[in-house]
Amino acid sequence: MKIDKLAERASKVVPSERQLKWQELEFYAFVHFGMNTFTNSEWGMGFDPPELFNPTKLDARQWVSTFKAAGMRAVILTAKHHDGFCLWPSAYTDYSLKYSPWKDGKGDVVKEVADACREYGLKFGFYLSPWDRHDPRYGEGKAYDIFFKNQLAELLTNYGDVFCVWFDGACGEGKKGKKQEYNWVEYFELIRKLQPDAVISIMGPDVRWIGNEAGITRKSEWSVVPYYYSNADLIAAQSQKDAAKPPKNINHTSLDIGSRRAIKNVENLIWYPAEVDVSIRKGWFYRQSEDITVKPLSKLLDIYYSSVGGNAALLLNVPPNKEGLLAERDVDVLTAMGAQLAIDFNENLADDSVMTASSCLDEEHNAQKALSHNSGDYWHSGMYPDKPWLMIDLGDDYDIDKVVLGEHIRTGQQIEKFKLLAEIDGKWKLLHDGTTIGYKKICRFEEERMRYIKLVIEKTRCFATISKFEAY
Ligand code: FUL
Repeated sequence: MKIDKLAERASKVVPSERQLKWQELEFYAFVHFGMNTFTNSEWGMGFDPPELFNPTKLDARQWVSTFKAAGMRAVILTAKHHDGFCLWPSAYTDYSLKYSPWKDGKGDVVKEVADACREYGLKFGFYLSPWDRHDPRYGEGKAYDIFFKNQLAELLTNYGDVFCVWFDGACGEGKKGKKQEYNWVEYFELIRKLQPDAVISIMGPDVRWIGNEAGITRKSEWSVVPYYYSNADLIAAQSQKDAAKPPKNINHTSLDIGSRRAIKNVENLIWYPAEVDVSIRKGWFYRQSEDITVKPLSKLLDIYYSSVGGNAALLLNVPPNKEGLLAERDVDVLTAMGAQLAIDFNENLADDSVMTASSCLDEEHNAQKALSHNSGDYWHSGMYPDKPWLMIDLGDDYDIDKVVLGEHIRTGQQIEKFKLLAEIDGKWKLLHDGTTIGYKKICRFEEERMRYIKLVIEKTRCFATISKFEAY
């Protein structure tokens, strides 16, 4: 294999420990809840009276237990949306549930959700809108930064472990058309100091917005991309000072952001894995009139298979209603989704099978290691292999319609093109023609009866690894 300098550079980019932990969560809930829930809106102006906030039956345990039943492993709550109304009794504002009739102003939704997450074993994270349409300091520079950091610190210290701080990109005008220049460097520093394991998503350096809100994942989803896809402000101000200026039209929606062509002239590459954020309904906040827009099970499963099964995480928004409960339709479809996924992945037929390979780096990384359940184990092809392959013998014939593959991403993302074949009636039949694998790739195909399955890696950066090989 010809040694390609570009491929070599990309091959060496690896995730941080916090990104590795985050990646394992795979599927988790977004909860848009707040003043907008009570005014039937998506973006509040920031001046709806706190008296309107009164969820008479709020039950965070109902939310979290439903998410768990759906197969989700974490929750991200909108602690504050653009309107500035806080779902916790912040000491730094007069615009919060402290001034609402709910629980006589003594309630704390953030706490109830964080507690429920702990009880059900899900991770907890929050969304805090940097754009605040209520606070008069918005647009005033330093004064606003201090206020924003104080609120961040409250959320980062009073509610236990936080797995994610989610910042969105919306940045509008404040009073008299003033716009805040966010001090991302200081916000990020504070998060690193108070919750070093938390990923900072979207307007942050750890997790990348997929580029749409429709649940669509690219055919080839790369976790190694040009540095400028992560926060440009921070990059310019901080770590990568010498980096060339990012191109003018950085576009998260581009179909190709990680192939050799896409990274060709890019000096710096980063590990920046994708997250798909999509709502179960039309809007991000609950509206009864949108009950009929709840996505059917088939659509949710398609989104799950293309995102979680396409090297991205799935952040599915499920907004509670005015009572403070998830609506029946949402609960029903999420419960059905969890049940279906449990059936789909009921028994891994690749367990206790025999794996062989065209090559391996050494005995410690032999073919059999691709089947191991120890997280440190993986098959390694050896350097610069020529179309390496892995072949599994299931020991008997089984009906199979899914194969799950995963690279050992701790050593980077390498595979660029692969084919999955099965021996059927004495001939190798193509099951799936793929590009990237990354953390997880779920290959789905028409059910066939098979005993031998072969993974042929047609193109890879410098070597290939496989740490997950499952059949269902
Ligand atoms: C966007 C916001 O403006 C929407 O209201 C929503 O919160 C979405 C997840 O992010 O930027």
